[in-house]
Amino acid sequence: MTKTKIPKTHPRAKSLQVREKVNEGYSEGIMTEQGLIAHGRGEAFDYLLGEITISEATVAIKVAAATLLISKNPIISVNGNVATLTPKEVVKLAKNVGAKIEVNLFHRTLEREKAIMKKLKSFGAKNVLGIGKEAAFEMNGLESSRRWMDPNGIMVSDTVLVPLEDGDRTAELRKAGKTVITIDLNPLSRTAQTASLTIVDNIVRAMPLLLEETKKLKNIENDILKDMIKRFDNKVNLGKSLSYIIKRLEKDSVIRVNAQ
Ligand code: PTJ
Repeated sequence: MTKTKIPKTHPRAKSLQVREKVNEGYSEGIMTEQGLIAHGRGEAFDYLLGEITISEATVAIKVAAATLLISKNPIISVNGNVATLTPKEVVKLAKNVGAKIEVNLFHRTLEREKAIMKKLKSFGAKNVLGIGKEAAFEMNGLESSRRWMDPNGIMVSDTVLVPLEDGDRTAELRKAGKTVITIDLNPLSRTAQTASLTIVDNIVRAMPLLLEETKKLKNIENDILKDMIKRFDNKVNLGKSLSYIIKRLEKDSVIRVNAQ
């Protein structure tokens, strides 16, 4: 693996450091080639957002924290990109909200599942579900490998955090009566559009913020948290996130046209 030292003064240092992490995840057999492509798509949307956590995402993160805290059986679904970019935060968040962790892959191999489990355990995860034959139950309506679920995990959960994934599962999880929270830089993606709660942000920024927010809200009464959730409208928030990108581009194009 070629490791490049990124100069701190580089204007795009953060993004390049994340790419180094991606490179590492790929070399460890955690992330796939397809994951690299997915990361590139994410980067493009992040560029349009200005590589910041916009206020709509901050609101969604607060409501996501409240949702995880009031859930009876929350779970975090982990794929190759998630395990590469935020393994530490996944483990800490799970501990904070009493969530289980399940590996669920689109490009499923036992080697990758084990590599992801090893990574999560290196950050302190005690139990990682969904490995090999443990994921013995099939989800109705899904044909991809994501249909395999652990009977002790996603199958019996009430809330599933599904960060950064392709679009065939979220709608089916919702049909099965689950609350689905996603983190997706693309507000137009099927996952973003069909989730109960969408955080339009980069997972590397959103996960630490979500973790902090669960710490802040941990001792707040359930009724207050429930009220917060009731007042949140995901469709409106998603629309605002898209508007943010459009306005930003419009502003930029006006500046450029006027400068001619
Ligand atoms: O590890 P596997 O086998 O389960 O496969 C995982 C990937 C991500 C390869 C698979 O789920 C996939 O192909 O996903 P898609 O269809 O490319 O969708 C990924 C979504 O995540 C896209 O909407 C991207 O814009 C978004 N995305 C990419 N990187 C980030 C991101 N969202 C938040 N933070 C990111 N860093």
